[in-house]
Amino acid sequence: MKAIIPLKRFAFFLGLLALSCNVYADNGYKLWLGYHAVADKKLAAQYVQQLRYLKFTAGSPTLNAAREELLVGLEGMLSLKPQDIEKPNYSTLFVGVSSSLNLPKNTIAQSEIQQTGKEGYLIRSVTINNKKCIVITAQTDIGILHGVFGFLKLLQTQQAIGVLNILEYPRIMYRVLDHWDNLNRTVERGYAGSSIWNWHKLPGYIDQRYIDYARASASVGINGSVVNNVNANALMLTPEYLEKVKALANTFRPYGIKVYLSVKFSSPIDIGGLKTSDPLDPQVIQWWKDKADEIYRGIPDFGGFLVKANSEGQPGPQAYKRSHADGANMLADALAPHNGIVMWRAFVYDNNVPYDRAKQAYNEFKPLDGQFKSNVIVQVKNGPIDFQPREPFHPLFGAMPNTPLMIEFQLTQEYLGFSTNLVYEAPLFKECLESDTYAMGKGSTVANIITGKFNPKLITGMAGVANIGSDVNWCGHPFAQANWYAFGRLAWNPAQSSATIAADWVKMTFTNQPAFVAPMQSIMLQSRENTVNYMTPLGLHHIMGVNTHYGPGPWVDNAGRADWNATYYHKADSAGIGFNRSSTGSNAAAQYQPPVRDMFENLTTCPDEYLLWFHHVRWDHKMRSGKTLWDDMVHHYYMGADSVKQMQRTWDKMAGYVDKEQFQTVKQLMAVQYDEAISWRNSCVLYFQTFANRPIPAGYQMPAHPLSYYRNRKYLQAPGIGGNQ
Ligand code: BDP
Repeated sequence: MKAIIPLKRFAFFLGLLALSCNVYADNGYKLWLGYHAVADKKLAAQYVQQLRYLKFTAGSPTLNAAREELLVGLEGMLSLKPQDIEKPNYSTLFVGVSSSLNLPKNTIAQSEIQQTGKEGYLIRSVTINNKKCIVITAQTDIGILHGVFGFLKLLQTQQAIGVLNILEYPRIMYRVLDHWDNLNRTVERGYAGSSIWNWHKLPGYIDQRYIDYARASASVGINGSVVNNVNANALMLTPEYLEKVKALANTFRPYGIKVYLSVKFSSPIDIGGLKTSDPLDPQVIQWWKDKADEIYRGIPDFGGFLVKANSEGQPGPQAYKRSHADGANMLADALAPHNGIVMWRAFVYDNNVPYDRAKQAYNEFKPLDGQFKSNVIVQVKNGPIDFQPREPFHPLFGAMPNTPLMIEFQLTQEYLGFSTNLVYEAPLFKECLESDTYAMGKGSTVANIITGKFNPKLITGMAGVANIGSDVNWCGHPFAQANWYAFGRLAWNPAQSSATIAADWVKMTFTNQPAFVAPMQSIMLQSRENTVNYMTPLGLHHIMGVNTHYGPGPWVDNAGRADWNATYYHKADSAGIGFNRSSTGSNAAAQYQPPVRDMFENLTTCPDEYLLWFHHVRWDHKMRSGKTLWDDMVHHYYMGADSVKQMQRTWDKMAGYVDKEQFQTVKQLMAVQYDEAISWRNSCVLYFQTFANRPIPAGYQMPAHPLSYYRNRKYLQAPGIGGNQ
């Protein structure tokens, strides 16, 4: 007995210790807004010296939110207590809209302030009454909020703030998250728990998450949120749900985030009691007009509609022999008096159309160029198929010079390993944005097109399919938060580099210690290529599991529609593999401008990355590497899986730099990712081998199981299907 008591006490002590550790544990909820204390004491002291007293001209809900954020940030990073810092007579940090700041004349020229536009800001070192000061100013309240976040980022990433001259403004107007969230809280292609919107408890209950969602989104410049699935439920437009949407809009408003709704084209029939949803029918036109008026009565700054029409079974104008422009324009007319917009998706393809799916959106939409109302923006996925790990840029970019085109990226990693794979997507986004379409001559990059460089009259936008859910850490994988972050940063300014954004995110989320930042930045930058290698190297695409889209499924040949089969896309046979989209095949390459078309068309100039996207290539084709296609493909699959091992080794050395809980979360997820990478590698290599009829080259470890083992595995309950809406 005697011996047991001290042991018990020891256990009690340990328990207490564990508890106290847990209190401070980082579970990822705070995202990149944790405002960790500046560890470098010298730097912290300098910051305090430079910032000492604050004068914040607040008042409106937005300015109050900005002030609150600044105070929370300064307290977290520098232990400056709000009551100690706000001493207006001694101020060295001035924050407020230019018209109310009352700075001495000519401190900042009016012309400079004008450059900030409606949402941008200036952060400037100035001298006021012989004192060195910092001014954060803008023309609007929301500009101030962005400025505060911009300023906090300087401290979070430990920049010198002695001499500041920062002008920031967005290059894109509509920077929108698309939530594929259903009313029953399932999330189509969501891998981070259920929907964050609790429709049942709305409008009465405002979850703190809604506010933190708005804060985080605003911090990276996002200004819109489509709160429901593109496969829309018409109920969303009923008065009951509009009340709930209004509550969300009220919550987001201080953060400059407008609410949008996905609408079902057949709503006039589904909930309006009409017999048709023909966009030229006067009753239908009136129904939408009345509906828009009703929405704006409750939500005066409502953003507008997102529409998926005549796509994957969704209703649309074509049922009435009307065009996409007819459908979009009818909705646009209803929204125009209220300054709302229509985001009309170009993700259309039809199993009954006898030609290559990759060509269909272009063929459908290009002839409609110039026919859309000015408040319609056509939303085009980054590539012509469907958010694959790698696709060439969509040929519609540059092909519709008189139509606003909004690029759509997918943050939720439907085809990139869900939330178990660490894949930093900024390099994918940038690859597309920097692609030169040559549409208006050299330099007609996708980024230049979508920012309206060649036609400044057009409205501009970027959408990201959100990867946000009810998981404590929001995105399922701690590193998946970086995709939300990077999307916002790139929508604000597509010229920013993936590397800078990654480094900023790592510092803000975890720590500024260089021994952590550098290896994490390089892991992130490499991660997307790793995943391409173990899933779809050399231009392969759409070879994932059927329906769930989980795991490998290169053998899928019995899906509901031909163009959902993997075999439709890889076309492996005993001669070779790949989809011939050159002039001897589907000729999809011809949808690109001649310099791009010629590069893809020619086997010798087609980049390895897109080889099997555009060509059916013989197994013994000599690749740039000197290897045969078969050997090179095997090499990519093995290299991809090995790179996950490398990533695990690097992460294992990071235990000392991050919170224990975060460390363990990432460590476990990386182990899952490794298993999944091996599964992809083995499945694909063994399956394609049945066509190539060649051995796995010497030196590579043989797959642990026969092909039948991989083929027979079923993942019927994989997340993200959505289900009953
Ligand atoms: C596909 C998804 C499907 C979406 C569709 C879309 O598998 O769930 O509804 O995209 O973008 O990738 O509409």
